[in-house]
Amino acid sequence: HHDKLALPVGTTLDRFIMRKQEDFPYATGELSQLLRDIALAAKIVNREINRSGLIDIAGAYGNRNVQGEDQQKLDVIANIRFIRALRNGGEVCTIISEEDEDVIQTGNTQGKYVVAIDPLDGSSNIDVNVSIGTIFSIYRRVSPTGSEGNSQDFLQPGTHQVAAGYVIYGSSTMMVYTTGNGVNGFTYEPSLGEFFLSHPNILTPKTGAVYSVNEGSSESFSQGVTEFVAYCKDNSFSARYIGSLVADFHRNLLKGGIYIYPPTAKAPNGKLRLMYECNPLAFIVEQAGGKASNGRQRTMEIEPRDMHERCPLFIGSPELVDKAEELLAKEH
Ligand code: AHM
Ligand code: MG
Repeated sequence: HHDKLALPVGTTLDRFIMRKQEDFPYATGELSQLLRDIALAAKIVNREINRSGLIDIAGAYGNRNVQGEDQQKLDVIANIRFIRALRNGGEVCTIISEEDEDVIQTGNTQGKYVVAIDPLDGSSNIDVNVSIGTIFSIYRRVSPTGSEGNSQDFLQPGTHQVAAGYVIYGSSTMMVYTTGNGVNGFTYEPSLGEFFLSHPNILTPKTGAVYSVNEGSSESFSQGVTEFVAYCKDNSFSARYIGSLVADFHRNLLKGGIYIYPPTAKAPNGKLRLMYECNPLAFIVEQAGGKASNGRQRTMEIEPRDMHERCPLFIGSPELVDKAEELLAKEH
């Protein structure tokens, strides 16, 4: 029932989150607060990213950042910012991050939620001014409230996600998220410091003519993946690969297409992480009418065994993901 939830373009993210909450009479507002905490951290990280080109220049006249910390790499800074926001917000008991091997205890043992996050994905692109992103996934904890969370809280299939989203720091900064009621996109207005609803109820095209895969590894693609890439070429698809997952995903979500990170010789299980790269994007794409698969199985139904495990990813327009799965099923 997206109609009931429809709000006009230009609604601020804060208002949007509040109004959505009113549609769920028993909601306590904790998830809403958590989403606002993530948006706040995103604004701070956005500011750091925009300034990043100036860091060396600022460093040359001895500038230090406000906390007096030595200047660190942006992915480390983003990790600190998001963890701090989630800790201060109080709704999250435990976090896993691509930047940390172990689970992170926020100290909020009463918090009902756990968050898996890639604070700044595509960090190799930072130095060359290419779009980068934050990806997050929110689960209800399974460990008892009042205790510390643990890795079991994260070993839940993607179907259990209560919300997921990403922030793209691009030509404009956007936050796109779902709570399981469709997907909405908000564009950041830096002079006002607000995200505004710009892409209500995003639906991805049923098919598309873009394929996004790192073909530099094509020598080690499986037969099915090789055949799928050939299928794309036979049909004169456009090849588009930024090498920044959020940016490649965002483009294909809006325009139609498929993003693939297959098993390769270098990365036999693919490169991307199930908990904070594949599952959140899978939740979003499905809510937008698309599909996500590891080539054989729906991404969100994979039973995770390790918090940081990797899995192959085929994600995007439903007809293209179906086609890829069909060709992979014929492999022997
Ligand atoms: P990272 O988490 O180390 O930044 O790596 C993830 C990135 C994705 O953003 C991108 O889609 C992928 O790695 C590109 O990998 P490759 O260079 O192997 O194609
Ligand atoms: Mg990453």
